[in-house]
Amino acid sequence: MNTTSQPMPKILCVDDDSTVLAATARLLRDDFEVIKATSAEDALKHIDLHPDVAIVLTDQKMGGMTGMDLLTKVQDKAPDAARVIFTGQIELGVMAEAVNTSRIHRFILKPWENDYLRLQMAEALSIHRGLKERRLLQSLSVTDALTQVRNRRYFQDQISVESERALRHGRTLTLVMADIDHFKNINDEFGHFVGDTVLKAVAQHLQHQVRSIDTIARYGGEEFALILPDTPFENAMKVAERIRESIANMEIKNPEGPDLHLTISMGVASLPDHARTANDLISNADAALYQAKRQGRNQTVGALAPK
Ligand code: GH3
Ligand code: MG
Ligand code: MG
Repeated sequence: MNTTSQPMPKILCVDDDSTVLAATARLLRDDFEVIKATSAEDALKHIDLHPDVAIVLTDQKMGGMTGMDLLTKVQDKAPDAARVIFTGQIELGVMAEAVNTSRIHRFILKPWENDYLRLQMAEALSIHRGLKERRLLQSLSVTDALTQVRNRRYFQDQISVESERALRHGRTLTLVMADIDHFKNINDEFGHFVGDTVLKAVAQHLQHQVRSIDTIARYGGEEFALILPDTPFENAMKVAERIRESIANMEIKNPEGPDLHLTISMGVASLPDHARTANDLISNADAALYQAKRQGRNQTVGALAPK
């Protein structure tokens, strides 16, 4: 019996033989919240409802999708779940290979002893905890703590990767640099806490304005970078303008006074139009941003094509 306030970890058991499924569930129910599925297809639906599942324990041979195919999908849908499969002697070679490619973490030979299964599930649980912790650390290392968008370190890596990819495939990569206008006034007038709130609101707004393949990063204090892969310069100018307008129309809640309105300035540069390296792309977008500030702020300026 679980008497602590901690919720029990979830285990998803998948087997098309309902007798085996019931027996497995009975064996594990003291240590886990057991979710049962009678097919891989059924299991996938459960995973959508419980993406925090700790272990997926599946039979290999079922009518329809195999256990291995299921676990390959689990890798994407619930990357922290430990993946364990029941297998007969006959499939051992295939299973060993899947362990090497880490599509599965453990296999359990049929028939199994109850104690052995319990022990394997305790180990699978620690695999799950390790996966979860590793992913958390990895996401912390690329995330800006205040705004929750990507940090500068991630930006530097990503702009290099995307620049090389764009050059290799003959695609256009566009970089937009965006800087909040007169942000210092907000801090001066309402204090740093309100300033921070504004940064968070702007970052989240930017994140919702772009496609999932785009990257929003905090480049510096109140400056954000938007990496737009596969985006021709003229299209990116339109995207930037749309974002600039939407920010100008935003009302940001201010706990210290009336709602806040603000504007941003943007500089836009594309590779290969204006630059052939990531560093040149950054300096060209920066120069365009500087120009937008000089021309009066609240505007989008494109880089000039090299002569
Ligand atoms: P401009 O229109 O020329 O960009 O003017 P600005 O006031 O936005 O730019 P400036 O570079 O003069 O000032 C930026 C301010 O942003 C100063 C700095 O204290 C503030 N800032 C930087 N990081 C943070 C932060 O994390 N939180 C808060 N609240 N303020 C920050
Ligand atoms: Mg500014
Ligand atoms: Mg600035």
